[in-house]
Amino acid sequence: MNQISMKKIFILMMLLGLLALPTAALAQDPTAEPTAEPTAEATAEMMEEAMPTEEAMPTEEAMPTAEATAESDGAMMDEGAMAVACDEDYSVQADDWLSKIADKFYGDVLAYPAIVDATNAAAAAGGNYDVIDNADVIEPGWTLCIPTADDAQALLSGEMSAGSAAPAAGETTMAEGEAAMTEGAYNFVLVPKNLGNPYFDTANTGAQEAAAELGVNVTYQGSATADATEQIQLLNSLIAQQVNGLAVSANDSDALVPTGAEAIAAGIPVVSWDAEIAPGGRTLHVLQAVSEDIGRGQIQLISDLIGGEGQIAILSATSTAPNQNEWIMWMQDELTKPEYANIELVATVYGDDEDEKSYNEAQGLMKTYPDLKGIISPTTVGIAAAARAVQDAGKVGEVMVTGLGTPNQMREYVKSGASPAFALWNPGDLGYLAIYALNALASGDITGAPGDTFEAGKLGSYTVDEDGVVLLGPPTVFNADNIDNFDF
Ligand code: RAM
Repeated sequence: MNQISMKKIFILMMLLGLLALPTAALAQDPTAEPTAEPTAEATAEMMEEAMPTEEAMPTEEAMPTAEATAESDGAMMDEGAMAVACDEDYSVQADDWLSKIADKFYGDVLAYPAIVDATNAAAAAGGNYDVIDNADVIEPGWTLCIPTADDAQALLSGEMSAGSAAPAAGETTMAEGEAAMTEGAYNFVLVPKNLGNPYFDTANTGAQEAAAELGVNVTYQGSATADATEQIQLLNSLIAQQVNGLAVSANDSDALVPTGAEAIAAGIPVVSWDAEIAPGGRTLHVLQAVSEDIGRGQIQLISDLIGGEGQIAILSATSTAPNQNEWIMWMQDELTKPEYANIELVATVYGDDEDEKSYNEAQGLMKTYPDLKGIISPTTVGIAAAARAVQDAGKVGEVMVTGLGTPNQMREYVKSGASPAFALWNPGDLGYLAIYALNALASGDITGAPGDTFEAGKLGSYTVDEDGVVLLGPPTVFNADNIDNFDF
């Protein structure tokens, strides 16, 4: 999308009164990488899926607070009366992305193009600023120009120009890998649990591949943290924008039901994928692999790694994550089998799909349970953090880590022995399938009823099962023998 069309959207949104949006961050896609097709054998067995049925629990909606906090006297641009001034300079921190910074200064995640425009114009005017060629790629240490809230609004509405010398202001505000927006085509949104997780970035790569094949637009938008309330705020704003379809990895199965139901009532199909929205709040669910197989497979993996005996702990994502909770339930069930009588599950802790928190939780487990033999982390964020914590503690070989991880994040830990084996499906295929399913619904090819079938490009034909679920397929177990065959 170019600057003009992006601005058109913002002007339209202002007219619709939609700019006072909640504090959910608009997605960036910093690590879009091509996904590789699995070539090694999948070792998990397919089994019957049991779907959870819990009660809907509406979540309170937080209101946005738009406030400009910038007060320092940053550099002025020498660009004439119409050019914007930098009210404050901002140094990019690790884990920053532009919509997060826009939220910090303006209380509006969608205001980031104003920062892009102002920074590029300031750089072009000779100021000591970094040029933002791609709004998805900013580096720690870069200096950005932060206009006042009023100037940012004026930039977004087109009332003010950032300065004629701006070299590439806002020209590439879309996520890397997203296809150019096609006018008149469906506008779908892929919503991850949170941003900054390579697993979801890879899913987006697959979603963009599907979008290009189908001639639809898919934008990738999510909140900064894996939080149901933030996700609901984002979904409400997307419903108000009348997007043509939502593909959501849910932070809470039940809390998202009313919002999903509202979307469906407004004629917007809702596909949950990866982490389920409970029936009633979704049109259908795209399941990565049979949950029972995933859960039981995790216990089989840890048992093999620790020789069938000793203390183990689970390091999960958030306590409300529908997918992890389902898998943990099956892990606990598997542990009741006689062959695991000598394995003791001593704790389940939550790292919230945040690297640092997960690392700290893993450290805490090793401290609290000095005899701990294994950690199962059924989250790509948690497993990498746990393996690093084990390595840093000098406990490779003593504490074994397994779970669900991406090959690229886990390669070094497979090779070091901290995590000799773990599992996952291809997240790129999952995103690809979610968009094909959404397109089949939006175009009226299917309604999501059991027995409905649709084609999903390179993945072939899929059928909606009796629970309103479309199943991607079995996961792959990665180890030293096959890990180098994968690149995602
Ligand atoms: C994390 C997320 C995601 C889950 C994977 C395995 O990336 O929690 O929902 O499916 O791990």
